[in-house]
Amino acid sequence: MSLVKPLRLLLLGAPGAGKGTLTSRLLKQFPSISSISSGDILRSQISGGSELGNEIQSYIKQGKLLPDDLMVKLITGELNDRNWLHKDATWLLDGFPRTVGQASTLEQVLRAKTSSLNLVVELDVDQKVIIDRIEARWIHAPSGRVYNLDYNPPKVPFKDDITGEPLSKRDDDNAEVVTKRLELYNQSLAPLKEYYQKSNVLHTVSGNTSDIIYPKLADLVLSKFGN
Ligand code: G5P
Ligand code: MG
Repeated sequence: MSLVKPLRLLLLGAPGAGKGTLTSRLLKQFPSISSISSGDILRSQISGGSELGNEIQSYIKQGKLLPDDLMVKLITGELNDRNWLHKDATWLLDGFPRTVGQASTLEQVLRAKTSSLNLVVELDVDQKVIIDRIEARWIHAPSGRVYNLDYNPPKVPFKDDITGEPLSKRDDDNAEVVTKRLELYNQSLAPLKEYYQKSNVLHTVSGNTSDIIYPKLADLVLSKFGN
């Protein structure tokens, strides 16, 4: 089955909830979807070594959110560069917006192009399982591919499956910073959910593994945007 209506989806979820993992699965099942991960965009700025990259790194290392105006500029710039600011575009955002300020500015930008987000899915995962998952996470930074030593290990230990390049740890994947990131997420979630509830696009899928959540997410997408 494929998608027949344009989908503009936001995946909302705590650090380690599986946004990146579920994005990869959706892209595999529905090749018409493309995605932007705010974290990946920020990490690619950091690896460029610019002054902006250094500033971004200091926020991420401390588990703090970057200022709304910088995030909006980066992500709407990316949407514009990819020619995704129109009503027929199909895409998925992972990790942005994550404050009401970001959400309302994105909405204004999209509305000006007669577009809008038309599905927001909260991934509801018990936060007790998250720290273990994140401590076992390794990434291929240039592509954003995500591995886990227990759950989805690379074919060759510590090497990317596609390029064979070495995997690395994220600067913010230690228990202390993850705890901070979770606190911030929990503070921003309620107002953001309230914001998207008003426009009737919010759904929640629950489950403690991505194998439980994925079929629910894919069914939701198909029921609303598939044939
Ligand atoms: P990010 O990069 O957006 P977070 O904190 O929102 O970071 P994160 O950590 O990337 O989210 P995820 O994508 O939800 O988590 O999870 P994932 O990578 O798919 O899965 C986590 C691990 O669990 C992986 O190893 C995966 O293989 C494994 N896994 C998945 N499913 C299962 C399962 O079922 N079982 C098991 N055992 N394992 C599983 O943002 C980073 C920072 O950038 C800034 C902030 O500083 C933020 O902290 N930032 C922003 N700041 C302001 N505004 C924004 N919009 C910002 N966006 C980013
Ligand atoms: Mg992620």
